[in-house]
Amino acid sequence: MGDLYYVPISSPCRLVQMTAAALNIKLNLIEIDPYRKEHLRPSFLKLNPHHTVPVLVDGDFVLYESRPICIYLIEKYSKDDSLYPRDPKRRAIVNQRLYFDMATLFQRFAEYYYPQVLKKLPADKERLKSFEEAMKILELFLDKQKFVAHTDKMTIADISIAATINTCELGGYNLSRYPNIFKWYTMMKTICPGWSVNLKAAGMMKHYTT
Ligand code: GSH
Repeated sequence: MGDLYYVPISSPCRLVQMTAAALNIKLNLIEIDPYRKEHLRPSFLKLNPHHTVPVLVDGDFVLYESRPICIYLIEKYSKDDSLYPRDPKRRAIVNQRLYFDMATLFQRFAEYYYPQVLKKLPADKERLKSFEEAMKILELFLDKQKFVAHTDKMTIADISIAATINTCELGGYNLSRYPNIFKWYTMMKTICPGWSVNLKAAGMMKHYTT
């Protein structure tokens, strides 16, 4: 069903792993060690010139970017359309949430958090403010809604955003000031297949942050 090049603590990788669990498929996991710069080796750059994980290799088909990987897996293996609805309007809202996660929520958290962890720089207040604006939008998406794309079942958008929120939680960000997010995220921990990958990441986080 394909090889997945991954880093266990990476939330885009965990998103793909959870999607595979939701589809009940087994990917062959190939771990990349960023500290040994394995993602910059010529053999990896051949697969992904952007040198990011995750990368899926399915026979002679190679795909990087976590959300397109998930959509590919869903379109190939899903027995129904609950994770990625076929109805154009429902799908459009799921896509909107996925783009929001990739370009805004995850991006802004990464811009705020990674310089502190990786370069030991002080927290930047402006970047925190920008990330918190994104959190307020997510809080609005979840107002009186069970799932982020206003569906009655969990979609790929829930899995994607939950992986990002998990990274925020691992980074020590306090979620309790966002009651809708907190309630939804607490539910996701219990219903999302493959959630244990996040627990494994939590165990490894220390290695990367100290
Ligand atoms: N938008 C990409 C996706 O969702 O796949 C982001 C992937 C990404 O940034 N992965 C990080 C990475 O591989 C790990 S979380 N960084 C190494 C690098 O950029 O060289």
